[in-house]
Amino acid sequence: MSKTIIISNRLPTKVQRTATGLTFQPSEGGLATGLGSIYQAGDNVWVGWPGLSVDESAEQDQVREQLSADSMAPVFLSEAEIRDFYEGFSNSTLWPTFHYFPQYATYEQAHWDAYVAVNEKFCQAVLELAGPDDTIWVQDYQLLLLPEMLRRERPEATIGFFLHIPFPSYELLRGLPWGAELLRGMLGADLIGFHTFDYMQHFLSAVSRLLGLSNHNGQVEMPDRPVLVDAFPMGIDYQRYAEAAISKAVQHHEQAYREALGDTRVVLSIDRLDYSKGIAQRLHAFEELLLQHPEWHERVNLLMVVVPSRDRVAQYAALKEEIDELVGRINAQYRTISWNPIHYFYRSFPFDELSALYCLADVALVTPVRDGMNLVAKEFIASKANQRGVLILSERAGAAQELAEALLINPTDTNQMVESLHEALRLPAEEQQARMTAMQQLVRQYDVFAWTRLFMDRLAYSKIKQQTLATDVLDTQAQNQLRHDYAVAERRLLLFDYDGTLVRFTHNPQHARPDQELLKLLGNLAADARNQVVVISGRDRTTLERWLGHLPIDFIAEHGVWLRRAGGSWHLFQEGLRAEWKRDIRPILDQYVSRTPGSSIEEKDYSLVWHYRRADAGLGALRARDLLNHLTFMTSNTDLHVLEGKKVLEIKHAGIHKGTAAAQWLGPEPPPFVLALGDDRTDEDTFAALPPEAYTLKVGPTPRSLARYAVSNVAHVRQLLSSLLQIETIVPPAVLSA
Ligand code: GDG
Repeated sequence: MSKTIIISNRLPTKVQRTATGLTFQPSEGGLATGLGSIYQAGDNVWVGWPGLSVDESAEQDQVREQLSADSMAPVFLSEAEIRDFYEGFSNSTLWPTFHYFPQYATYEQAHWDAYVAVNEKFCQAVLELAGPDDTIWVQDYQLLLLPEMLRRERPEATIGFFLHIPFPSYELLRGLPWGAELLRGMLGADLIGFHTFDYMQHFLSAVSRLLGLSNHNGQVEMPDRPVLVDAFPMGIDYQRYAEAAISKAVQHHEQAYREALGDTRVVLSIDRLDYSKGIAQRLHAFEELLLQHPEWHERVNLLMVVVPSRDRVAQYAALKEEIDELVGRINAQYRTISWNPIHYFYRSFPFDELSALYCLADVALVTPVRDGMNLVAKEFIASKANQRGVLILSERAGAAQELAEALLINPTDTNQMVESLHEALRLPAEEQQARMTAMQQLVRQYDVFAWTRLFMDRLAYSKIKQQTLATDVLDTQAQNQLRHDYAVAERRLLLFDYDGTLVRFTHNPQHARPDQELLKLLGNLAADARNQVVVISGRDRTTLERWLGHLPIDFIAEHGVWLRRAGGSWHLFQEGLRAEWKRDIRPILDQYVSRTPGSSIEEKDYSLVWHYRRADAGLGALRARDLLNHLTFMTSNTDLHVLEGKKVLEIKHAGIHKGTAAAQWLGPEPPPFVLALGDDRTDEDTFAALPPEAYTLKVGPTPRSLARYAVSNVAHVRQLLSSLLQIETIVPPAVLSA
């Protein structure tokens, strides 16, 4: 039975040291709730740091034992690791960078080293628990390297990764000395999830620009497997907040607060202490409201909860001081004997009291300058049993992508915030209800359980997709069988693609001339009377002729347009092919060349090719997509076809391809041994045209092909071909005819 392992920096239980010993308290966070149904089932387990430093081994055993009863496994971090990995690289490098505060980011080699070491430590902890085909779900920015570390040790595992904070624009990542390593770390997963489509796009663009890996509909092709990238907006436990709102205990608290405040409108602000949350900007806006709209004096209160967080990191301590100072100043300026404008709490509230605050509030003021999602906004919505209440929400919170009925604001535009507050406090009840009802529907439907289900289903799907498309590697056993079948066959057809199969790709296609080793290999294979060797390429016939024409081999050029039998002359696959269309298409390609430095056009007799191997990877991929759409539109009612190859787009006649040409070599009675080698999308047509018993071999890293087997690279191809030649010399004739 395979199991599921969840990994996050913090465990969903808070372990604390008290005078009487250690205490264990389940945490109420959204993630813990959402994943509760997973990690508590069967043999599943949650791996993470228990939240305090435990050095003594007896105490570690106690923690381990106690947590294991609740399906958790601790990773213990030393004080130095907490300082360098957690407060250092995680919260002083990654957090500010990913929230667009690069000016707060520190770049310390020691912090990076600790980050690598702690990710390794998590990796070891997971490996102790994980079987070869378990499902592993890694959470958040503290563990960006873990997917790849796990992949190295468990190549077959199903690995998911979810980022809870924003993924920033490529420019921010480029500012980090370790950007490429972090991306590679994440790409160890099979599925990478973000809260929004924007974050996903930023990630794909960084992967393309920093690693040169393109994507197709959000799928990144890694050498050993495709990686799916998708958006999964996280939800909350809606029912919990909705039920609390109508519970006696919560109503009791709400009533008590109401009596204490008197008849004022309540604006609520709840966050962890963090510069990304825009707390100071919010206070400025509230101050401006009181200045510009004195009619609200004594009629409005701001209830501001700031939950202590990371106060050992310098910026957090400074922010705390700034907030204290602002609140003090505003209250001192505006308070009266019976009215205190801001009620400020620097602590955490128990759930029932938090819920009562949500119920009480007329307006929730959620104005982060950056926020991955922001669950407070959703919790406020779920708590509104009578659908009364207005949400003011920053357009830079992930939640803004879903909650279109909120009053959306730019958190740095104080005037807009003031006007939104003024508007929210006067919004007619019917409009409040209409907006709230629409948002409640959405938050109820996409709750945290739906989020978990969607992610897990998609993760399972990504694996199934990989497996159904996977081609077996040509292992020793298969290679021996191939050699045996070759040895006993009296007639053999050998179809070889050229670039990327017989020779490695070169930056300039004209530099891919055959070397002596290859010429000898082909010559020797063709010298065997039982062999018919065909080079089947997309190249023009002149180049093939010049490079290989002296060998006794056949040619298929221009993806099947031109054919030539050994020693014969070239003829067209089909008489009457037209080439006038090139006059219309060529100017379009010229335009793309001028807009895409490094790209070029290759003109063949009956096709045109746009090459972008030498262009910037990101720009090339972008332009290729554009050009593909453009050309597909232009050729929709013609017999032309646009073909996507490796960093090329080719426009050619539909219905003529390597497969149709290869079929001519099969004849009415196909030879008993057929071997086809190719690395490219265009070779798939050859593979598809051949009988199922043919040896079709896909060359290169992508293990998804119609081919029966995969071989790793050109060197492996050459080694295979020379091993076939050795059969002639080492296998005695008696065995050959057996
Ligand atoms: C990260 C991302 C993303 C707050 N005060 C009290 C209290 N809370 C709870 C809230 C809410 C949670 O804390 C805060 O969640 P947020 O989503 O608002 O923000 P982060 O902590 O920064 O979380 C964020 C999230 O991960 C999930 O992916 O949305 O963008 O930054 O659940 O209710 N809970 C209690 N008392 C309090 O006083 N009990």
